[in-house]
Amino acid sequence: MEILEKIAAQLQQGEEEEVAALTQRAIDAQIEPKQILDQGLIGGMNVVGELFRDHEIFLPEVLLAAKAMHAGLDRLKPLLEAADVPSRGKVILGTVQGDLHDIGKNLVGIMLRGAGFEVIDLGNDVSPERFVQAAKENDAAVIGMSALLTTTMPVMKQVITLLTEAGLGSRVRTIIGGAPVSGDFAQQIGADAYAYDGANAVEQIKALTV
Ligand code: B1M
Repeated sequence: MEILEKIAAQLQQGEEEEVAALTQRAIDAQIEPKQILDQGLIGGMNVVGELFRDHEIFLPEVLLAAKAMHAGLDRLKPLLEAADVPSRGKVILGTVQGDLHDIGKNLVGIMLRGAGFEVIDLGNDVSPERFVQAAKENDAAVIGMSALLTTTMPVMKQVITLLTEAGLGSRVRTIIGGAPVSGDFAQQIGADAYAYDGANAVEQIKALTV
């Protein structure tokens, strides 16, 4: 669809206002929010990732693209988050220590809120201690961790170890996600689940909290 291609193209250019306006136009044209997200915003960001990997663009361009992504997400958020749904339980969410990538984590938060979960978002660069403390203080059912760097994946294991040491291992479930993470890795570090995207995170967390 032409407008979704335009969103992806403008996102690659880091055109924040254009992405917001085009996303709004797509919403007004009754295009499914999921389609706008997957084909427009995430589609554009995937290309940015490839260009960055191949050294065809550099950090400043990626930062601008990330800002444009957030501008588009802000428009989609009200459509993806449901109102007045009875709470399905509390989820502590964060990107692990050393890692500043938060777009995917934010998206997962939006999808979880949309499904009726109460999300306590700790932000990015979250230490294992803060994850466990927040779970304790809020009597949370689940800790959700995001990592986008291979170097920060081991922090996920530290959170699980600390949770077990705090005696919460059997009460608080853990789920991990992010581009370098996999189901095998989840198993290896003793996480209860792995999700590949926001919708899948909702499914997995529903299964963990029945
Ligand atoms: Co960075 N970066 N980055 N970056 N960046 C990657 C991750 C990289 C793969 C790029 C590349 O080389 N191709 C690479 C990592 C390589 C590696 O570790 N193997 C990389 C690098 C190297 C770096 C720096 C080290 C660069 C440098 O400084 N030299 C640096 C690290 C800074 C730090 O964190 N300490 C860095 C910085 C940045 C920016 C700040 C410029 C910016 C982030 C801005 C922000 O987030 N606010 C950025 C960006 C934007 C990217 C790419 C291009 C895009 C990430 C993104 O937002 N994708 C990324 C390339 C890529 O991933 N293809 C890259 C869109 C988002 C919707 O997808 O985050 O995967 P994603 O989330 C998905 C799923 O993974 C899943 O659901 C989401 C929705 O579908 N998911 C979960 C995520 N978390 C989940 C949690 C769950 C469940 C599912 O449960 C709890």
